[in-house]
Amino acid sequence: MAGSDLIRPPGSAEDWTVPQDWASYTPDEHAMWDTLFARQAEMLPSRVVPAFMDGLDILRMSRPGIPDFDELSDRLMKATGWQVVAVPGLVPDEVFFDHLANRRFVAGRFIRTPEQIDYLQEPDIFHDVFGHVPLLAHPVFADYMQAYGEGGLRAAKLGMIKQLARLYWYTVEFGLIRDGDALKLYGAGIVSSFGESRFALDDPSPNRIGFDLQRVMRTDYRIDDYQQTYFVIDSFEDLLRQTLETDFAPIYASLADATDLKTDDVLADDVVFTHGTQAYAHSRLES
Ligand code: HBI
Ligand code: FE
Repeated sequence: MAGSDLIRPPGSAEDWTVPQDWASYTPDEHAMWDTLFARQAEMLPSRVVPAFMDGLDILRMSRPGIPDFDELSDRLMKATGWQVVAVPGLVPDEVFFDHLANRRFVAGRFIRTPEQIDYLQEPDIFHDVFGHVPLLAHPVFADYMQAYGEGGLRAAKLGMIKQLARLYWYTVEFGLIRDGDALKLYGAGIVSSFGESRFALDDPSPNRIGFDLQRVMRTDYRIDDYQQTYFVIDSFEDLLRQTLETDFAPIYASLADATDLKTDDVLADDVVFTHGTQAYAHSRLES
């Protein structure tokens, strides 16, 4: 989690934003975007929630090259009142929450190098923009992101950021959603990853468990590899409703005493779509 150890870089504003400086991207950087985009655009249509493909369309994101945030913000503003602003990298939690609460999505301006094509630690512009921004054109998901930011500001005052961050992780970053009898992808960490876009839906290794707010906020997550458990929401409407109607304070109170759940736990009262073999996770431990 982004703690208070971050130092605001020279040249960034009070709210940590920087100019995107779109004109300074090199042809190689634009080409890297196009390579990543082509790979995901080929794989995703049958796998991702339809609202994601709609978002790519609304935002005209299939045009070649790294998107210009001003143009993206113009289109997004018309659709849902959101904007995209550039930041140098990770920003402190409360800065992050404050931007979301004001319908501003913060995005890194740098793009990964060819050596980092399949794995990098910090979110780059492909993860942030391709992964996150299309769903911000969906009115209900857009409201959820704002509600999350507002919840974050409250959680910070209560010392419960760790628990609330798990909600973000298991929804916005790594969420799955029901589509009739099928499951679809919507989490940005999945849809921006070539490997995880397949793994999260098709591999027998991970658990796929029905979303439960309190359950999710008790559950640890991995930042170093594919997830061992994915949580499945019924719809964005349901996710937003639960987030708005639930009083988080009693949940936080009960979580303060509860033990954390491990990344691969399956509980007796979980709604289980897949009880994973964890074969992938185990193979990674041995190697
Ligand atoms: N900063 N740039 C950036 N991107 C994030 O996703 C981000 C962050 N700072 C904090 C943060 N996320 C977390 O606190 C949230 O995921 C809870
Ligand atoms: Fe992200």
